[in-house]
Amino acid sequence: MKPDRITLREIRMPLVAPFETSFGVTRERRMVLIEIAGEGGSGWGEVTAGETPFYNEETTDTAWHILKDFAIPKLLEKPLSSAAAFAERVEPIRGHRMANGGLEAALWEWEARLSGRSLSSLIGGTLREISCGVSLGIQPSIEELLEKIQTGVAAGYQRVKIKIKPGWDLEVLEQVRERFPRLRLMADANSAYTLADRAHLKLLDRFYLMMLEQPLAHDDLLDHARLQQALETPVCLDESIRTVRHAEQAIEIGACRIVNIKLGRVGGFLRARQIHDCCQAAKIPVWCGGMLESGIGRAHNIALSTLPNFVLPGDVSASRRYWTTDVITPEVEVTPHGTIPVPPGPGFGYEADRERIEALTTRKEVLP
Ligand code: OSB
Ligand code: MG
Repeated sequence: MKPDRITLREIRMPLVAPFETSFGVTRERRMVLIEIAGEGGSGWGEVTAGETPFYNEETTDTAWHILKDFAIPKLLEKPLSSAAAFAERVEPIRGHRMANGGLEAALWEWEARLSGRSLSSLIGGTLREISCGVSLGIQPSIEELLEKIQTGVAAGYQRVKIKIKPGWDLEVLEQVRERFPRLRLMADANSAYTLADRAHLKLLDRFYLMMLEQPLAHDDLLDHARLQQALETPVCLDESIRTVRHAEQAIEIGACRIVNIKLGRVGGFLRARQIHDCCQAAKIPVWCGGMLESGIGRAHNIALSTLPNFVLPGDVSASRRYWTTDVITPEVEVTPHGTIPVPPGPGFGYEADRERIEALTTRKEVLP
């Protein structure tokens, strides 16, 4: 595989509603899109880094720098045998997995299109339809949260995740459970607590959550193992799992019972699949996390979610929950039973809306 042309662009898209987590509020996304063209076809990728270094250390701007000055030059150094070989090529780059992963995803999409196959089948996916949940940010009031949950349930979503932080946890969950006693419910803290909060977090057990996502430090495994021992509620790790080694070690010490896999956070499809396989072998269920992606990243998440151990509903939901108009056609829609049917392909099965992407572009660079 030898690309003729790689187009890097930054697009800006306002969210239909602000999204608040324990680390901040996002109103507008600035994402890097990558198009790789050559050999008579092209493929698209998206970098999932945020605008600020508060989820992890990467940002839209660090990703641009790493791609332009390191990852793309490495790709162009010599031909690549397949998309699966790229992760090894960028292994010398420390961290910056979202930047590398966006480029890697574009390579997979390109390869799938060149071979006339669906991206799902190329990565070894088997599911024809994926299960979807919603992730609801911290709201101005509990009443507004209850309304948003009601909307998600009415739309058919299979589970609801709410964001929590100190001061927006027990009281909120109490009221959610009172109103929705049978809802499949989970909570994501994005590292807002420490092990000193162990007794407080133990109080969450009475809400019989499906899981508690990333309660402790973004780079911790050991304290999560100590917490998991004290809790009935399964701990799920997000931020802490960046490599297959982290997954192996987390499983070995009992730091979690569930893993959230995000394509960007782990550096792309090959690494995501390795983590998936390691969890599957250990009977640890996984699900696909989201980073408020445009349609391009969302389409990649759909393909990833077809691997067989993605047995829990993911944070991959309909385009309209995020954007007035998405950058792919058709837009991602969810069935009344809370699923997304996987488009048969080729590639990720949606078409990039070039006109719309051009209109949203704030910077662009064509390499080499
Ligand atoms: O921790 O899963 C997270 C969004 C931005 C950063 C981190 C997270 C999230 C979400 C939203 O939960 C998932 C989505 O709907 O895309
Ligand atoms: Mg999370």
